[in-house]
Amino acid sequence: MDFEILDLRKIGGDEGFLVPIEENGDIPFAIKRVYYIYGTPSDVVRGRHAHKNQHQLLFCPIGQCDFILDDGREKTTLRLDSPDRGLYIKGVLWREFTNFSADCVVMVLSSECYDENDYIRNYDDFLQYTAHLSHNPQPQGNRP
Ligand code: T46
Repeated sequence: MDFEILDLRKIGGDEGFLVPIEENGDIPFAIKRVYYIYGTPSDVVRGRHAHKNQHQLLFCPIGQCDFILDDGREKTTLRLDSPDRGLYIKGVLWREFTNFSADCVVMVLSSECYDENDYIRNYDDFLQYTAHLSHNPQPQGNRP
């Protein structure tokens, strides 16, 4: 599946830690947008969509939640629970996230600005889109 877990560079020790994230150095894409999600009740399921052309780094600087990733063939669940470990999503993956701790903050760094046209919000459309992609792979230059 087209994602990686990235161990982020952590500087510090007894006096606390600092995690710097620089584009094209600490993470393999240029950052166009930063947003964060907080105050989500534990049992809410967010996401329920895929992106067509976007690289993202997601992590919880505070708290935890579960991320469910789906490439149309298989699903995997990952717990985001560390300020120095990020989920790097580079492929077209359906994602849902849930089981939020009360203090959870999900931080997202994205390769693209917000564009509703980049979303696939219907699961059947997602399955059709990924089936089409597997028969017609995108040229390398099309992806960020
Ligand atoms: C993902 C998780 C972690 C904006 O106006 N600007 C933005 O940059 C974003 C991300 C959203 N919005 C608006 C669009 C919707 O009306 O905020 C509303 C909720 O957005 P969305 O459905 O994207 O929210 P989440 O929390 O379900 O998902 C987001 C990301 O889109 C998604 O890729 O992985 O955060």
